[in-house]
Parts: sequence; C-alpha cells; structure tokens
Amino acid sequence: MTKDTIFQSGNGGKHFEFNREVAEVFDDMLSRSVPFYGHVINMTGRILAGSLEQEGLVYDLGCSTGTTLITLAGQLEHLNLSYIGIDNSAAMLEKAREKTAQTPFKDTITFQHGDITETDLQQADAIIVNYTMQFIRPADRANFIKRLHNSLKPGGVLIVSEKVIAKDQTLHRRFTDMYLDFKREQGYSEIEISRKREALEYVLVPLSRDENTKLLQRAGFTCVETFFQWFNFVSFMAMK
Ligand code: GEK
Repeated sequence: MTKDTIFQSGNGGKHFEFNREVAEVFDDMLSRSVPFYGHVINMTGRILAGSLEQEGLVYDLGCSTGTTLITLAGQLEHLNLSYIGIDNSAAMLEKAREKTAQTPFKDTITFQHGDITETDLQQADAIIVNYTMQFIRPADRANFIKRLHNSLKPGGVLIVSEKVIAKDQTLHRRFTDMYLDFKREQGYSEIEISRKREALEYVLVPLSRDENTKLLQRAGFTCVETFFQWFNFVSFMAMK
C-alpha cells in the first residue's frame, strides 16, 4: 500500500479531488482517516449475511478502489451475489479493477463509471453508500436517497456511513478534537491535517446524525437505525 504523503507538500489552496494522485495512495489514506474503517465493512457484511437471500445484487456507490466489495465478496462467498461498484473517478476505478483482477471475484464484481446521483440502478437487494453522500450537494441528497429507495426491492437494505456534525457546539468541538487525535496517532502531522481540512472545506459537507436519519425516513425507509458510531462518524442501516 503506497503511503499517503499528499498534504506533506503544499497543494496551493486547491479543493480536494479524487484524482490519480489521490487514487494512488487512497487505501492508506482511508485506513488512516476513517476510524474503524475495516470494522464497518465487516459489520456491513454481517448485516448483509443476515438479510440477503441466496442470490442477489449489491451496489456500492462511491466504491473508490473497490475495497468494500472485494472484502464483502470474500465474507459472503457462501451466497451467490453479484456486485456492482459505481464511482465518478476514473483513476479510482482503474485501481479497483486492478485490485479485483488479483482476487477470485473478478467475475462477480463489476465497476461502472458514473455520477451516482444520475446513474440508473437495477432493482437491488442491498445498496452501500459509505463516506460518499457527504460529497453530494446537500440540496441533492433527498432526491438521491429517494432514487436509492426506488431501486431497492421490498425488504432491501441500505447501508450509509457518514462523517457527521454534533448539533451541540461544545460536543462538536470535543468530537473534532478526538478525531484530530486519531489522525495524529495515525502519523499525520499538524500541517498535513490542517491542509487536508482546508482542501475538504465546501467539498465534504457533513450533516448531523438526526438530519441524515430524517432524510432516510422522508425517502420512505420505515426502519432506520444507527449500527455504529465513533464520535463524528456514523453508520446507518435502513430497510425498505
Ligand atoms: C470506501 N466507499 O472504501 N458520483 C460517483 N462517485 C462519487 C460522487 C458522485 N457524485 N461523488 C464522490 N464520489 C468508499 C470510500 S470515498 C470517501 C468512498 C472519502 C466518489 C469519489 O470519487 C470517491 O471515490 C468516493 O466517492 C468517496 O468505503 O474519500 O472520504
């Protein structure tokens, strides 16, 4: 895994982009920037194992380098599932295809290049949107989730993980401090942390846990629960 050193040098105040440079170090970046990343994938697998039938279709929207689908295909090998990952970064998908080609799952996992707010989805049994809705314009999120609801079969499962803001200012600051400590413990320097924060401003726009829950409920999901939270990172499960 190539080490993420992107923000060790200045990036000239540019906004964060999912380009080739980022794709190259993305797996290291994510494992050092998203607390309990591997655990969330593992819990997602457990949820799908308990909800899916023997056959089915699973989407991963904002699939990046394919880590989630490759891990799930291993964890759910006893089921006969097909997996589709969609991302609008060609560089991410190139990595995803390279990684998948080295696994036994090259026939079950496919990738599509596209904007997940516009791409037509087939009727699916499960949809995963991990750490990606936060990059969609807030005004577009209600429609986006409605589309996911329409694409799921009755009984289908939606998994959404997001960075969130705490509604109370003091708690928000405390949670943010916890996250900064996490990044320092992962070996990121103060300057790297602050440059990335600046680059992500207006690009990654988190909502609160309740706002996300309401979006899911308003889109028609009757059962919505959080199954994991680490300070300002939350994973939701919703069923149609
Ligand atoms: C993981 N889920 O490993 N259409 C398609 N792709 C998009 C869009 C869009 N409108 N907006 C952003 N992306 C992954 C991690 S990363 C999270 C997801 C992060 C894609 C973008 O290209 C990137 O690959 C991904 O969403 C977000 O669990 O970097 O914090």
